Amino acid sequence: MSTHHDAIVIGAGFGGMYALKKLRDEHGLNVRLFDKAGGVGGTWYWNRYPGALSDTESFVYCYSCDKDLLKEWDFNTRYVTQPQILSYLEHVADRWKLRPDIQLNTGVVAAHFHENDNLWHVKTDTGELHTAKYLVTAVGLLSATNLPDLKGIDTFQGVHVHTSQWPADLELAGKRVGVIGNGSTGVQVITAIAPEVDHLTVFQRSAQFTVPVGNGPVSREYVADVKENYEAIWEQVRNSVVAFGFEESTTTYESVSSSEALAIFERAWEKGGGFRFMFETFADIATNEVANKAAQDFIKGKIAEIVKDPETARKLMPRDLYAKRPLCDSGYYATFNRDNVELVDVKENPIAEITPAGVRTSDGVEHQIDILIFATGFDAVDGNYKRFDLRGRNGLTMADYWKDGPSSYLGVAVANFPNMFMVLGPNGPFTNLPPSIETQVEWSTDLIGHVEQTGFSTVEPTADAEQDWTATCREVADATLFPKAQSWIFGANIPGKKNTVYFYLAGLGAYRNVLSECKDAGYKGFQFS
Ligand code: FAD
Ligand code: NA7
Repeated sequence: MSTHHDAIVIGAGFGGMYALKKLRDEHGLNVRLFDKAGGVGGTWYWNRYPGALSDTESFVYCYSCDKDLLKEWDFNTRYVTQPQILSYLEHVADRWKLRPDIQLNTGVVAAHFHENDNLWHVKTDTGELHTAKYLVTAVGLLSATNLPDLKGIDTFQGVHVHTSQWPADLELAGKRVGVIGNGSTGVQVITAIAPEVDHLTVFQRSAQFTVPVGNGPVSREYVADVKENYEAIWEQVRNSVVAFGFEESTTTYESVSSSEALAIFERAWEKGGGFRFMFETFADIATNEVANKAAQDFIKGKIAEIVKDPETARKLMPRDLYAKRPLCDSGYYATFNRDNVELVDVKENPIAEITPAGVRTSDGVEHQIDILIFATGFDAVDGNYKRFDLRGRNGLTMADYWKDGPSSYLGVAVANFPNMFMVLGPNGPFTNLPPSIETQVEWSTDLIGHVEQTGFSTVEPTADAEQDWTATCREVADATLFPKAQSWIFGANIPGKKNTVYFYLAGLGAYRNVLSECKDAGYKGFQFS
C-alpha cells in the first residue's frame, strides 16, 4: 500500500523547506518532505565541525521571502556560524509550521516515474511506499560526502571522521590530529582546532589561495541600517552576479596603475571576504590571466610575509590559477607558525597508506595520529542524484543518463524526468546560494501551479532545450578561467568523475532574466502532456 501526495520533496535544507512552504501554502498542494537527517537544516545540520561558518555575510545568508522574519531575526557578527544558521533554519521550520509535513530519519532509496499513472513512486529506507504527481529534489549540491578510499584505512586504530559527519562527543584536546584536505572546510577546521590539539599534521594536496574573512561583531546601527534597507539590498543581490550583497567591480585590472591596484588589493585584504577579494576588487580576475596573476602575486606576497619558516611558506604557495571558489579564513597561513602544526605536501610526498598508528607517507615517515579528519569535500552537484535509484521514463536511471556528465534545462528540470524539479541541480547559478534557491523554488513552483491550473498531467523539458542550455553553460564557463583550475566546480575533485560543466557562471541577474524569458514565452523549451 502506498500513500499518495500531490508532491514529494526530498531534503530539509534551505531549498526543500521553501519548496514545501510554497507548494503547500500558495498552491494548496498536499506535500510530504523526507530527509535522512535527524533534524532540519541540510548542510547546517550535517556540518558541525569546529570553525564551521558561512562565508556569505550574515545579512544575505538567509531567506528574503519572509519580510517579518528579516526584521525579527537578529545577527551580531559579520558572518554566521553553523550553530546560528542551524538555529535559524529550525526557527523557520517552526515559524512556517513545516514540521507536520516533514519526515526525518527517512532516506529516499528509490524514486521511479511510472508512465502508466504519470506518478512518481517513492520508496524510503524505512520501507514505506509513497506516490506523488511532483517530485522536488532539494538534495543538496555539497552534500554527498567524498571519502577517499585510502589504502589501510580499515586498519586505523584511532578515530577517523569526515567533517560533514562530526560526532558531538569528539574530544580533540591533547590529541595528535591529522587533517586531509584544505579547501574551504579544511581551512576553517585547521585554523579552529590548531590551538586546542596537542599536535596537528596537515596533509595538503593543493596549496590554496585564501584571504582573511574579516569576521567580528557588527554594531546595532549596522544591523538597523541593513534591516531598514532590505528592499534595496535584495533588489541589488537578485540583479548581481555572485549575489553576495556587494556591487561587483566594473574596473579592469589593467585600467589602473600598479600602485593603485596594490592599494585596492590591500583594502580588500583588510576588509575581508573571499568573494569580495575576487569580484569587488576588479572586474576581470576570473577572466583575464594578467589580472588573475596580479591577485595571485598579492596573496603569495602575504604568504611570504606571514609564514616564518621559508620551507613551509614554499609549500603553502599555490601553483594553480586563482580560479576555484574563493576561500577566506580566520588566520589560516599564520596557523603554520605554531610549533604544534606541521605541513605535509602530499603532492611531493604522497600518502602511501594509513597504518594502525597513523599515516605513512612515501618518504617512509609514519605520522602518529589519534584522530584523522577528512576535510575532503563532496561529490558535488550531481553526487546525491546518483546515490539513490532515480528513474525517469522507460526506467532510465539518472546515473546512466548523466554518466558522461550531468545536464539539465535551466538547472531545474531534466528531459525524460517528467514533473521533477531540482533545487540547485546541475547547471544552475554559482552564487551565494539562498537567493538562487529562492529564485529556483519560486520559478519551479509557479510552473507547477501553471500545470495544475491548465490541467496537464506532465511537464518536462525537451532534449533540444536541455542541450542548448548545456552548451550555453559551457560557453559561459569557457569565457572564464575557472575550468583551468582543478576543483569541485567542474567535477575535478573526484577520481573518475567527468570533468565537465556543472554551473551557469553568468550570474544570478542573468539567470533570472533567462528564467523570466522562458516563462514569458509560455515556458519555452518545456513540453506538456
Ligand atoms: P542541503 O542543505 O545540502 O540539504 C540537502 C538535504 O537533502 C540534506 O539534509 C540531505 O540529508 C538530504 N538528502 C539528500 N539525499 C537524500 C535522500 N536520498 N533521502 C533523504 N534525504 C536526502 N553556500 C553559500 O551560499 N554560502 C556559504 O558560505 C556556504 N558555506 C558552506 C559551507 C559548508 C561547509 C558547506 C558544506 C556548504 C556551504 N554552502 C554555502 C552551500 C550550502 O550547501 C547551501 O548554501 C545551502 O545550505 C544548500 O541548501 P539545500 O537545501 O539546497 O541543500
Ligand atoms: P573542497 O573544496 O573540495 O576541498 C577538499 C579538499 O580535500 C581539497 O583540499 C582537496 O585537495 C582535498 N582532497 C580531496 N581528496 C583528497 C585525497 N584523496 N587526498 C588528499 N587530499 C584530498 O571541499 P570543502 O568541503 O573544503 O569545500 C566545499 C565547498 O563547501 C566550499 O566551496 C564551500 O562552498 C563549502 P585538492 O584541492 O582537490 O587537490
